[in-house]
Formats: sequence, C-alpha cells, structure tokens
Amino acid sequence: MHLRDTIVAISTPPGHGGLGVVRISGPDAVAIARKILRFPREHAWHAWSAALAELVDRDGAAVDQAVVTFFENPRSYTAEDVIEISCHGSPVVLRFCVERAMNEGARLAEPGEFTLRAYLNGRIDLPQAEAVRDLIEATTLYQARVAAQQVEGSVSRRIAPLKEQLLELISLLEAGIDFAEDDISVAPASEILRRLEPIAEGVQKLAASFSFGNIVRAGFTLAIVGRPNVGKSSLFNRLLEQDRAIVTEIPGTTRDLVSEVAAIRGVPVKLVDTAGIRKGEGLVENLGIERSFQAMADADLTVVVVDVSVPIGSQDLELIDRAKRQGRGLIVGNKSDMGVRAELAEGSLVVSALTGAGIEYLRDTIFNAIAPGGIGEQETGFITSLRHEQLLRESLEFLAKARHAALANIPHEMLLLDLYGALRPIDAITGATTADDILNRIFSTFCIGK
Ligand SMILES: Nc1nc2c(ncn2[C@@H]2O[C@H](COP(=O)(O)OP(=O)(O)OP(=O)(O)O)[C@@H](O)[C@H]2O)c(=O)[nH]1
Ligand SMILES: [Mg+2]
Repeated sequence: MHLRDTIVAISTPPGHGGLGVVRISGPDAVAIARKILRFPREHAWHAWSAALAELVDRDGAAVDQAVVTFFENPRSYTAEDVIEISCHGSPVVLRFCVERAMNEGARLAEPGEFTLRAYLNGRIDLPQAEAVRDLIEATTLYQARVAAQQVEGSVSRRIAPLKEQLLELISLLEAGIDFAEDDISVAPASEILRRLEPIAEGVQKLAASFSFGNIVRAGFTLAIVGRPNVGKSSLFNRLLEQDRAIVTEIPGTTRDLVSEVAAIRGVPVKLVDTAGIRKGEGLVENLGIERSFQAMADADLTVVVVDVSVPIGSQDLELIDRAKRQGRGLIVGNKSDMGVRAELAEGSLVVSALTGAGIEYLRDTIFNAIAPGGIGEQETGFITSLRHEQLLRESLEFLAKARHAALANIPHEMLLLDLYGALRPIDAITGATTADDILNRIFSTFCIGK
C-alpha cells in the first residue's frame, strides 16, 4: 500500500440518485480538486465548510454543479486531506469526475482503502475499521447500533484492560528473571495464578459473547411447525407483519417451505413456515412434510404450534417431543380467541394469530431464547466477528498453558513464552501486530469508496 498516492472513488451506491459523492484522499487531493473544479470566485479553501463549484472538462466547459467539502488532515476520515465532491447522482457524471481526478494524478481506490488508510494512519484500530463494514451492511437498526458502538471502540475498550493486566504480569516476571541469581522469586505461583484468573475470565467472557454477537450479525433461523390447520402460516404472517404465506381453512394449504426475514427486537430472524405434519395424503404433501422435518432440524429454534381450542392430540405430543430432543423448542398454543381447552406444559405460550393476543410476549420469548442473559448485559459490548472470537480462543489456550506452568512451578522463562503467546492474538485483534495478508483479507471485503 502506498500512502503517498492520492486515491479517488465514487462513495455512493451505483445507479441514479439525487446526489452522488466522489471522494478524494491523499496529499494531492486539494491540487487535484482545484484542477477539475471551478469556483465562482478565487477560492480560498476553508476546511470543514462547503463551497459551490462547477465540475469542468479539460476545456473548461461545465459538466455539473457540485458542492465541495474539504476535510483538512489530520481531522478527516482517513487522517489525510479529503475532498468530497457532491454532484448530481448520475453514473456518467460521477464516472467522469473520477476519470478527471485520475487524469490529474489520482489512483482508483481499492475496496475499503479509505478505511484502511484511517487504520494505517492510526485514526482507528482494526475492530473499529471492521465495524464500519458491519455498519454499512446492517439490515436492522439494532445491528447498526451495535456496529456503531464498535466504530466508537467498544470492542477495544473491553480488550484494553485485559491486555493491561497481562502486560503487568509479563513485566513482573521479566523483572523477576533479572534478579534470578538472588534465588528469591518475586512472583510465587500463587501470585501468578491470582493474577491470571481475572484475565482468563475476561477473555473467556468476551469470546463467549460471540454466540450472541454472531446472531446479531448473521441472524437466526426459526422454524414454525405443527399439525395442519393449527395456524402456522397465520402466525408466520403475524410475526412478519405482512401477509406473505397463504392462509385458508383447508388443512394442508402450505405445501412447501416459505421463509422470510423479520426483525425481532432488532435481531434479524429468518422465519420458516412449513407444511402441516400429518400422515401423508399424497406424494406432494409427503415431500412437503419431509421438508418440514428438515427445516426443524436446521433451525436454531423451533416453534411448535398447537390448536389450543381443542384438546391436545398424540401428533402434537410427538412433535413437541421431537423439538425437545433436537434442542430448542417452544410450544405455542394458537387460537386462544376460541377458548382454551388444551393442557399445555409449563413454559408454553398462548396466543391468537387472528387477534394478535400474546404476540408481543411471544416476540420477547423468542428474543430471550436468542439472547440468554438478558439484553442489558449484552449491550455493554460483545464481539460480532469470527476473527475476534478465534483470536480470543487462541489467547485462552495460552493462558491455560501458563496456568499449568505456574502450578507445576516451571521456570518463569518458559511461563513467559505462554504469556507472550496469549498476548499475540490480543494484539492481532486491535491490529498492533497484524500481518499484511490478514489486513488484505479484512479490507477486501469492503465496498469500493469506503
Ligand atoms: N379463530 C382463529 N382462527 C385462526 C387463528 N389462526 C389461524 N386461524 C384460522 O385457521 C385456519 C388455518 O390457518 P393457517 O394459518 O392456514 O394454518 P396452517 O397451520 O398454516 O395450515 P396448513 O398450512 O394447512 O398446515 C384459517 O382459516 C385461519 O384463519 C386464530 O388465532 N384464531
Ligand atoms: Mg400454512
């Protein structure tokens, strides 16, 4: 990567729009902008203020009117001089603007290169840079909020104290080795163990937060199963707040899987409506039922719907049993508006897809199944990146080794190797010691212009 280059890219999505933004960053940004723009009066660059200008071709003919903003280094997105040219959102005009900048010496930016520069210039760390991508790709407001916290540095803030404690322990042992001739141990095993424990606990907790973080980022699959006509499709539509699946009074209406993503308390949940399960009436129905079982096996959570207005049947019980065996099942008694005659096990919910009664509570219950431990704690910062989780697990392994070494009174030189081993992955998370190929992998998943 050549930080001396000045880079340019269209930062708004492809296609026609009211506005389109071209961004230029680097040492020559101002000089290039001067050549491709014409200001009404002799223009003095005022940083962080907008100026009206004309985008001109080489002969000086105006192609478009633009609003130009100058972010002077180091107080810009990349920590370099940044010019944002806001033109009309026409793909030809935007491409023209980029080509003009390239003719004047700018280079087309690689995917994620603006953010990469922010990182290389020390303005943000790696978790913050990765969160920028998540923020752009968020599909629910909740995902965006989590990513925004990470852009602000929530991941690094949780890692920093753990790293600090680890460094303290390392320097304690390093100091002890220097005095080794005196044959006095500065740090007895009990002291090392006492200090190791909270570090390992903190790293473990953070690594474990990935199970929820991953759901927030990648989503969660919920299968709705049950006998025919119990109201699965009605419930599916109700949770989706949209009439997506066909509902009729004829049992066996749904023949195939229907799936759609709904936001439940902000978490993207893939809802899967399935064919009602009964002893099959024909080939198509049997195939549909097979898929219902498959969906159940694939789901993170299964909602077994029963008709609560009639006594529970043996087929209901069979399904409930199967869901329980597969892990996470939730029993929902539907049609409560017609009276409650079924006796349901504890922890079951009673709702009416028709009137909406009990649906909010069902949403809460689904959310709690996704986020055990309550949302309160979860919001204080969890990791959403598989890369972070793997590095934390690696660090944990070394911490466990260090613990064994301390227990076995192994010389501190050896124990220190384990502690450095635990430190390395932590540094790799924040980018203190990250190899170039890993950087390339991270930033190549960005879109161009970010
Ligand atoms: N009274 C009442 N009727 C409901 C309720 N939910 C669904 N129904 C009715 O029950 C019938 C079946 O609803 P569906 O949602 O199609 O049931 P399903 O489980 O998807 O049925 P299949 O796709 O055939 O397996 C329809 O006539 C619905 O209007 C409810 O909460 N109360
Ligand atoms: Mg249906």
